[in-house]
Amino acid sequence: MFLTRLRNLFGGAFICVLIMGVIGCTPSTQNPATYDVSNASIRTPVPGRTVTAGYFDFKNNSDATVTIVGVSGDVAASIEMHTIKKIDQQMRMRPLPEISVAPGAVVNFASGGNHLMLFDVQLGNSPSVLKIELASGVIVEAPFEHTRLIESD
Ligand SMILES: [Cu+2]
Repeated sequence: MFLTRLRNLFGGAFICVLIMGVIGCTPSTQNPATYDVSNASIRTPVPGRTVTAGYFDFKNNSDATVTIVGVSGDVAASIEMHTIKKIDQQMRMRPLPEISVAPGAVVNFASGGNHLMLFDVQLGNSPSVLKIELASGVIVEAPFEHTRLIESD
């Protein structure tokens, strides 16, 4: 048998080191990312338009609250964070200067709620990389898929 042959060749210590090595590696290679961006997408602008929306979910895996203060990327001349508020019985978009994410929490930028507005959009090859800027100065880069309009909002 293979293991028996290994033990015969190198002695029991070899097997022990081999197993310790595997266990020792596991924590550092399998840690989740400190910040996890998922469902990241940019809606393909309708023909003739260069303004569109972007969406993502941001999970804070760190043990401290973080604050998202902006989003940028080469794909658009400017990108703003917006939220939707009910004002005078009407749902209206308003700038969202920043949003805090508690440890372990997820914030959603999704159709009908918080969202990105991208101005002067030039979509190249999919996906586009956007930079999510945190108040700490950390920049979280994430690929954003380009998606077509599937529902109105
Ligand atoms: Cu908006």
